[in-house]
Amino acid sequence: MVAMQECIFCKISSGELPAKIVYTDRDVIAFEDINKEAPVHVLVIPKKHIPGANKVDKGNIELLGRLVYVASKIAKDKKIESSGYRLVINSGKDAGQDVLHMHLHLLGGRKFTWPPG
Ligand code: DGP
Repeated sequence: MVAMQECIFCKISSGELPAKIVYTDRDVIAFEDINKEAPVHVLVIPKKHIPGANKVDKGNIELLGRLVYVASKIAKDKKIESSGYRLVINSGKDAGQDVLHMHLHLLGGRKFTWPPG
């Protein structure tokens, strides 16, 4: 498991690593993804280090709901609320999760296919 001291998203959250921050509050931070897959590609993360979806417990439920709430507010700010957007959480290697700190991808500004590749 990646130690918190080595987690790049913990470092972004603490300000140790730079990122284009689009939103922050006490518990949640959102920043532009470094490898944009769409005109809008923002990562919304809990500041608390939760490695991924399978490490969510009852104590995290409200926090994770807030990720979706914050993503919907950013979608509004980015003016993709009515055109539509996709929220993605990759979990584990088959899904291609690279960063072991829970994150919600907010993707929009283009049309997506379904099913995803
Ligand atoms: P995932 O595959 O779901 O673990 O997505 C991780 C995303 O994180 C990927 O789209 C690229 C992004 N990413 C990785 N390292 C950095 C970084 O240092 N800064 C920023 N802004 N994004 C990063």
